[in-house]
Amino acid sequence: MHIDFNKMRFITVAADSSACPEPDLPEIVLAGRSNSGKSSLVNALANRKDLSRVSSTPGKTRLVVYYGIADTLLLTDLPGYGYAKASRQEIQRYSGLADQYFQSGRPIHLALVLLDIRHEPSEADRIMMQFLADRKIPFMPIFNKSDKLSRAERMRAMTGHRNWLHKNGFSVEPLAVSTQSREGIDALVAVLSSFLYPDSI
Ligand SMILES: Nc1nc2c(ncn2[C@@H]2O[C@H](COP(=O)(O)OP(=O)(O)OP(=O)(O)O)[C@@H](O)[C@H]2O)c(=O)[nH]1
Ligand SMILES: [Mg+2]
Repeated sequence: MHIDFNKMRFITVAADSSACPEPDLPEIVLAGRSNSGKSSLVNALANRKDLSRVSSTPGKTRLVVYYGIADTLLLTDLPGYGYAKASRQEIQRYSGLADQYFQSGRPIHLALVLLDIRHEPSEADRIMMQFLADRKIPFMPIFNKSDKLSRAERMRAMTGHRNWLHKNGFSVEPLAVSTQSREGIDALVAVLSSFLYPDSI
């Protein structure tokens, strides 16, 4: 089944997992550092400019924001973790929230870890991915902002990211996207569709 993200709507916000909607639909969670483009990805998937609040000020999304496609899917936008040099305290605070969220017993089908294609994943990113791997939550690293690189630079960067993932023991295939130019967005929708609905054509 092809997921029709054009039908995605805002559902609600929650300050913690106790206020979250019933987990009775497949859920995809967006995680990643602040400013990586999680909220922009919500808009790109939905093909809209204004569904999600995007800002040049890091730390825009402070609550857990839910979007959904009726009877099909929940898409959850988590607050981003530390901008630039995250303090240890900040990382711990985020991992507290992530911990709470990911361990709340919700059946999370998939986490998309948003990263900046121009940079090697940070220590906080590595901790996030290790956290997911330890809990056997499937995740896909999504390297965003590919429009910032030339074609050659992009290929070089993705080779570096594949090596980094391999070196850190993560056997997952990274995807390059740009929420701005929409490069890779259709491919991501196809990957998400076949991940969630592997048996349908
Ligand atoms: N050039 C470029 N800029 C992007 C892209 N995606 C997002 N941005 C910019 O990056 C900044 C942060 O985007 P957001 O979507 O708010 O990031 P976020 O991950 O939701 O950030 P928090 O809510 O703070 O966690 C904004 O200025 C976006 O316009 C992209 O693909 N290309
Ligand atoms: Mg956001």
